[in-house]
Amino acid sequence: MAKRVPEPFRIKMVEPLRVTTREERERALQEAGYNVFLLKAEDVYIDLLTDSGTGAMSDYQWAGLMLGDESYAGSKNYFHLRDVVEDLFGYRYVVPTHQGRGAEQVLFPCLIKKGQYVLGNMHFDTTRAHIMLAGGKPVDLVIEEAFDTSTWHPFKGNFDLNKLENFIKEHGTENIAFILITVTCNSAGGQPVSMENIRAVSEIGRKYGIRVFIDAARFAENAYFIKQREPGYENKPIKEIVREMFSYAEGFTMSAKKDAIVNIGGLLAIKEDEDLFRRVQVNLVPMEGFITYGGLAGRDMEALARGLEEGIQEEYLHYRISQVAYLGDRLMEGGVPIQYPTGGHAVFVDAAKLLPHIPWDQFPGVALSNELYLEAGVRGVEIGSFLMGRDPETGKNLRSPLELLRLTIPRRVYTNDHMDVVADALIAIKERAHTIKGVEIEYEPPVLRHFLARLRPLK
Ligand code: PLI
Repeated sequence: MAKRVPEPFRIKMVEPLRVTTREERERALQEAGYNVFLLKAEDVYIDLLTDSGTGAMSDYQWAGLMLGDESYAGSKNYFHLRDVVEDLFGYRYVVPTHQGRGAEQVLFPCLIKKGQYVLGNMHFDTTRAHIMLAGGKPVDLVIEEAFDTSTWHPFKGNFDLNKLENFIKEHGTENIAFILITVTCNSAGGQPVSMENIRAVSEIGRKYGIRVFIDAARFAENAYFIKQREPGYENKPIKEIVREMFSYAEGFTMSAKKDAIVNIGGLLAIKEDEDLFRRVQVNLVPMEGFITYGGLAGRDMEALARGLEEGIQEEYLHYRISQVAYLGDRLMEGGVPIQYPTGGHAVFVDAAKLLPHIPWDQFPGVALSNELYLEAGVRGVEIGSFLMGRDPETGKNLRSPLELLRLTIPRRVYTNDHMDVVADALIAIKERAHTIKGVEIEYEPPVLRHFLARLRPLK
């Protein structure tokens, strides 16, 4: 039976939610062009669109906001943030950015020469876009087990080391810009990467003289999984595990809106390459802001420094990962197919399995996401062929290996009772799954179409 782990906090402030009628939701979804990104948040009851920037800050973080030093240069909050990052990750050079993609846009042009590949386990969509904007070609080399949703594997976010080494040999080191390890691997279902795999990727990088970086958005959740699942780490403090993970890379980009539990913020940190740090700083000033604020207010940097410390607390991580697992277990008990085991930040429902009658290019994940909204006012998001977009050369829809509905759980925001609402709704939908129809595209922009496209349900 699904196990509830109680919240290691109590609630001091509440934000009312609006419960809508089915008719209201039908109207809202139609107005949104059957794309949940275009809904008004007010029309959503339980919002599982993303865990990015949607977490609830603690009283300690809110108190930190009052200590914001809003000096343009040399804010004391920057130095606090820098010290926390140095202590936690062991990296010397710290650059604040407005969010994760801010870090990507200042770092990637320093690393990529036009036409070079960037090898990842699975790149996140905006990361992929920034690699391409910098002239690079993103390549995903995750293990095959990631695509088999029903089979348990402790580290489905791992690199396939053979694929990695073969790719390097085939294409030549001069054509590889760098390796990027995304922890946890969001696109594969929030699946962790093992320490052994991180170490091995780093060794391959060293062998071929290729730099290794980490996309650190969910670093703490990854460390927790290592502690739970990897022999030899069961008695190590999370902080020590984090230190070791990052010892194998040269630097990281981080969306702090996830594991650092802030509503806005990002980071770029470099272990010891001073020359790279200087080049990044040169990009930072025109794109994000001066080197000691990089697009953030002093108060935001203070909340971020405090959030980094809270995000690695083991009691919190145990509750956090368990809440995601609770929703996953309830769905599995109800016969809803999911990516198994559940990841750190989300439950990924296998929409292709639940709606086998909907072809991939009629976007089963989108159909399911719309149905869930109509059923219970719950907003999830498709991660599948709709998100993949089109081949820029042929204009044809790209087929994703998985058609998923991501139910992303914001941190410290919803209770397990909310998880029950979501599970009950999806279990009810499962009973009439065969009646659900696919969708077709009415309008789509040329890139990152899933954010802006308008759709219509097929008859
Ligand atoms: O949304 P940003 O710019 O703070 O971060 C971009 C980003 C980079 N890497 C990874 C692994 C992400 O998951 C990520 C953002 N993720 C979002 C917005 C999400 O909904 O998953």
